[in-house]
Amino acid sequence: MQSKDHIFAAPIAQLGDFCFDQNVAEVFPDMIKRSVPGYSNIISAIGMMTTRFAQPHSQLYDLGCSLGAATQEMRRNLTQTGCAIIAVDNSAAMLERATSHLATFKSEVPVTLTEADICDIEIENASVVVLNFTLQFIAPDKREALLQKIYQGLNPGGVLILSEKFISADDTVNELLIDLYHDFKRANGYSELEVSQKRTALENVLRPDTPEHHKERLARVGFSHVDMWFQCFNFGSMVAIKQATTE
Ligand code: GEK
Repeated sequence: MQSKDHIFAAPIAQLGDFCFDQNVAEVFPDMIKRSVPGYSNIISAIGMMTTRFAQPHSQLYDLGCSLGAATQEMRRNLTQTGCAIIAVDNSAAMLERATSHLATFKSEVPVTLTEADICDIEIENASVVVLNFTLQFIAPDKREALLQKIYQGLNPGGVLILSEKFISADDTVNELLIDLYHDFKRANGYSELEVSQKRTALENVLRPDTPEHHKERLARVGFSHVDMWFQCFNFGSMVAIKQATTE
């Protein structure tokens, strides 16, 4: 049975910054499904892209893995031999639950769960790298170095799947997308208070970029093929492919 997210349901006198603690880890599957439009579609597509892009004897990375939903989908869809998945998160509470969650599935694919800051890990011999709603939580001045490291650790022909909350460069569209997103949250059972308290708690923690900014930065670090493959309101997902040696 999944616990329901009531974290912001009652008024909180001193609303601190949002963090991925025990309380959040406990309700996370419910929270992410009700808060991120298209989340399940994106997870499924990560599996489909794994089938296409995984290279034999390479590594697949799930950076900011939370409870390991993308890891599990990659594992299920891997058809290449000799691959290993490295799932990383800096929240001990998330990793503890990810470990028990992943243990409930049978699989031959080795998965290493690592508690670390994704800015500090090494990335090597990678064919698939997933940043599924994680880059938005990294300090803006560290994002380019992280993407550069990912690009360098990817093998030619490898892919980065980058899902994010976005802001629109057009103020009117930006307001519209945010309003539609809040309608989506209300339709999923969140109250006005929950919507507004969560928004305040995330203000200093989740700093979105425009799709244009993402695309320019991905091109700057070296990716030759970059585009959005999914968008719903102000949430979406991009692919960035490292040029194959034969191109
Ligand atoms: C999913 N990808 O279900 N280093 C490592 N982990 C980090 C860092 C960091 N510097 N900063 C934040 N995190 C998942 C969902 S959630 C998105 C990702 C959300 C971790 C943080 O602990 C949390 O588990 C995750 O990134 C973001 O497909 O809650 O909106």
